[in-house]
Amino acid sequence: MRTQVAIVGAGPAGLLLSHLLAMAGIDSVVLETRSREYVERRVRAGVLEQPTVELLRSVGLGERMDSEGLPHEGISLRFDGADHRIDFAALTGRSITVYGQQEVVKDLIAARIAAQGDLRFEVSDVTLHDVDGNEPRVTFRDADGTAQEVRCDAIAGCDGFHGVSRSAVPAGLVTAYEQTYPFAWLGILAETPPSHDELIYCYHERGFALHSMRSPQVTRLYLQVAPDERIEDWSDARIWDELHVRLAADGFALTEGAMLEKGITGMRSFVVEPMRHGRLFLAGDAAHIVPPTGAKGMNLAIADVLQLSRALTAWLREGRTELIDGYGETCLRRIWRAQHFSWWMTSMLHRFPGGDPFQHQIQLSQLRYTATSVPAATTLAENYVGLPFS
Ligand code: RFL
Ligand code: PHB
Repeated sequence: MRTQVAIVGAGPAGLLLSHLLAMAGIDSVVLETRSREYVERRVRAGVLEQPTVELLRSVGLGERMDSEGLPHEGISLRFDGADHRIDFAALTGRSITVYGQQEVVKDLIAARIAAQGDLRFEVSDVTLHDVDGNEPRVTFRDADGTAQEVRCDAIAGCDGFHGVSRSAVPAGLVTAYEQTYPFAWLGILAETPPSHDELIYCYHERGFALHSMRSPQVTRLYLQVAPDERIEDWSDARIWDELHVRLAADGFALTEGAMLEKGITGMRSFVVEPMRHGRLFLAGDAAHIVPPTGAKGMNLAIADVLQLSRALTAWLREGRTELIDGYGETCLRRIWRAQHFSWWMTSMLHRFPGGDPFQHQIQLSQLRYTATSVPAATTLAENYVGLPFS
């Protein structure tokens, strides 16, 4: 097989890249180890920044997002048992949209299939070859086990944090920056209307909690837990009890419902440089991870592939190489901004093991300042709604 760009991974990054390249007349093949049903059902991110929303709309992917997504003009910081609203619209004139990552993925798959795009699900043994030569290749097995090879001009490594692409960059050339946090998030999806019409980021002495949602009928909630906590030890009743305690505030009543899903996710900050090696380009979680507190992961993946589609288009259609040469540098400016923001939100809102009273007072002071100072609130708001794409 021959294509222009072989894309490894059908998450938001790989699928959107394939869509953007097709719009520019560049063909690609997307290789995904999981089934279509699995990637369409995987519950992950829920918040789209304004630049992400505008991009999806401008490339023909806005229809369901605009009818089913929930526009939000602010969030609340909850601490000392009271809410402090950060008014994005007043502070920045911009807003966010709550629309599940799996909905973005469904829209992208539907658009690629309608355009007769080549998406291969349930492939195995994906291996990258000759990424530093002029004829890179990817070998894999199709869903039925047949050995296949795709020859291409470039490979996009969009296979997430646990994918194979990143390891195709020789270890001696890689710099990895990493920070792990001494806590994880236990997340649930519950069949019950949200208990508040916006997101609530709650700092509590027993740990962080987050109230979010997916639709007017489905609530998404998270609890900070120890990193080695096992989901089997958290019965539905124990989860609800803990959520009630942490989210307690005057005039707030948390409604319960059937748990549709629950899981625990570790938290880390991670960046790898360079994002390009020869004809391999890394994008999204394959190149960087942020803790979910800033709601930046999927948005960053989307920003990467917007830049990558521009760079590959300039190169493959016009022979211009300056954008592929500057790909990593351009993306990393946004990535490090999001890294700082996510680390800052995480540090401000979680309880650190050991319960250091000095640190607790510092966190409370930061929360009070962010809630009451217009410049401080604006800093949170402009990062949260998303800085403009370069
Ligand atoms: P993905 O979505 O992980 O997709 C990678 C795809 O590659 C496949 N794959 C392979 N395919 C072929 N060959 C191989 N060898 C392969 N190995 C893996 C995988 O099956 C998968 O389909 O990466 P991508 O596209 O870079 O997208 C990144 C986002 O998924 C991620 O950053 C976000 O989900 C992070 N995130 C959030 N981001 C936000 O922007 N806003 C949020 O509100 C938000 N909340 C979250 C989050 C992530 C969470 N978890 C579970 C990690 C909340 C949580 C709890
Ligand atoms: C979510 O709705 O899943 C969500 C919202 C905000 C975050 C992280 C996750 O910061």
